[in-house]
Amino acid sequence: MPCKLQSTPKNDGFRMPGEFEPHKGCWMIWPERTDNWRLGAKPAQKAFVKVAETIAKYEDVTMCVSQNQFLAAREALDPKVRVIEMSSDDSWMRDVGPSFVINDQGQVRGVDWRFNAWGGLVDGLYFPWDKDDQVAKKVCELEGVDYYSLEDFILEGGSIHTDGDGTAIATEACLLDESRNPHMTKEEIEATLKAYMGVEKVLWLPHGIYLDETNEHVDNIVHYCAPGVLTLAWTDDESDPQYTMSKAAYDYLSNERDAKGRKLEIHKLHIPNEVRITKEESEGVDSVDGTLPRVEGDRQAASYANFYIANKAVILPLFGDEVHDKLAMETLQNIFPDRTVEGIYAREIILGGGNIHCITQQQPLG
Ligand code: KQY
Repeated sequence: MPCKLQSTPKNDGFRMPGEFEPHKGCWMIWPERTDNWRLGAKPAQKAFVKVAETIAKYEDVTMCVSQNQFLAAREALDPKVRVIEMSSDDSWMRDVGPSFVINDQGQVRGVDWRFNAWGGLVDGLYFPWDKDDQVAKKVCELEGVDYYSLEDFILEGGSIHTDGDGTAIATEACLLDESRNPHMTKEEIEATLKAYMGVEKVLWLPHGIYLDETNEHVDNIVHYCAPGVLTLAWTDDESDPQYTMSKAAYDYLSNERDAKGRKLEIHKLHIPNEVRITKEESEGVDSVDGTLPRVEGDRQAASYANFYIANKAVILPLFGDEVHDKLAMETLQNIFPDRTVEGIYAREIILGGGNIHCITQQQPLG
């Protein structure tokens, strides 16, 4: 039976692997809340089906679905995708699922961080979030893996990245925000990441993507492709507020070394042309007190860095911007010559506030 562990991954010889290391499979959650997804979440569900079925070409996929939507999701998804009943408050498996860690003997364990809907009562995106906060435990129980449970540390999986080789990356904007762990200093937060991700060094970017409602998650601005190799969301437009944010990240990373003393190879991924919510899109979302409203004209935090690395594939969000979509596809194909880059039109996902990386969580191969 899976049990809750009292030690830390680092003490036990476990580390969080890089996303590019072999996977057992991928976990997702079916979208259905009508105050975040337009038109009863039907367009988003179609996009999630496309993501799940594309990933399922390369590794096992499990879709967690509420009791209400179980039959509809089962019907909509290819039989290759496993569908199981699980409660949640929304559909961001990256943030509510466990972060998995492995050891040299190939044992897999989970890390169950606390979740407060990206900011709790300070600037959280909806209320309540108690079902989301139980998802990581449930996934570990289902998979039969032991897990570490942090009772008093708020963290979302999308706010950390690792190279699996001693280095983690996070943004100060998110992890040091008063809405996460205001009772802790930066040093204490860094020590917690080191202990639970099994790393020796944390790289701190000042910012993520402009207007990112997660307080600027790191997974929307950079992505580790291999130890020492990163993509970085970029813009050449100096008048765009994103320019200063990406330039600060570029300058910082160019002057840093990772835990193993490597200089970092940085590949720029130019962001797409602005994605703004249309009147029709805004009108399709239920307005509910306590949930972040979807307002016509609001700019979305669209970025190609929010891709998912599957076994033998990279699943890349596309935005219908011919030039930048093509450039991102080519850049990633060059970085990953041995993987198929699968582009998926992801407007319906970014309208909900995140993208393909945010709705997926890989489980490493034990
Ligand atoms: O980007 C993510 N990791 C999640 C975004 C959540 C948005 C909720 N509306």
